[in-house]
Amino acid sequence: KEEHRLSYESKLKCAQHSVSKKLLEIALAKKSNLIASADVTTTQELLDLAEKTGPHIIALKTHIDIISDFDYEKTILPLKELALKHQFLLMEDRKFADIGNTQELQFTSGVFKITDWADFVTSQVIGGFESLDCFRNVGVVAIVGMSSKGTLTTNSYREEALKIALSHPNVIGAVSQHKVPEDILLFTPGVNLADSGDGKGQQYNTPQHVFKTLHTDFIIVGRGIYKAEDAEKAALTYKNEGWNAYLQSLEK
Ligand code: BMP
Repeated sequence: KEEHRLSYESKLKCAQHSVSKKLLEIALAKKSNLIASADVTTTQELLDLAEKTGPHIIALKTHIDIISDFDYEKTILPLKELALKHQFLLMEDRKFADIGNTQELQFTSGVFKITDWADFVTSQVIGGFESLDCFRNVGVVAIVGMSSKGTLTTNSYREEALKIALSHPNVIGAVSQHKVPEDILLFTPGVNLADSGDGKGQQYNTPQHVFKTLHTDFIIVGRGIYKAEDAEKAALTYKNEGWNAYLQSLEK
């Protein structure tokens, strides 16, 4: 028999980490489980996307190192203002993958100073349990499984990665294309309503599919939104699709 999934309300009741709580509260307030992935390369495009999608998303996912005109004052300060105005969190998809000391430097130093503005970050767990200790002031989403064709995140890798994710107090969730235990939030990228792939190894599923079969909590959508003619309309479409798919997955 298919197991029931937990609702956001029940996950909120047992949430331990302040970032998990915030994400679930925003999800319930906005009736959204959508994270927009801002894979754009200029500050203007990043801020435009944040302004347009802001009301419909729970978080904006950045790859801050692809912004060619990055400038802390001109990029991050207005981005933080938009996050406050539209009530969404900032998720830096840095995918740290080194020893703890190096990750700590990458997290706190350089031009991006991720520690100063990101609410949560992604990290590989390939460096082991202690490599995640440095992300004290943010939430960590552990990369457990990837969406791309031929990924090395096999069953046995995912199992070991999950052990670290479930036991580390800084970890709030996992990125994966497979089910995870209900006490960790599941973030699923590789979501697109129009395409099944991008010709570069990315593999897409629909919101319906990921909520029904993976019991995902949050969908991450990049090109489906920022490449759309009307990014705001596309965000609203994914928001509604995601929310309806979540409601249906509660009934099963
Ligand atoms: P798109 O929807 O345009 O394919 O973008 C997906 C986003 O999610 C990208 O920013 C990518 O880095 C990220 N991502 C992914 O696609 N698969 C993963 O397994 C993990 C990711 O972070």
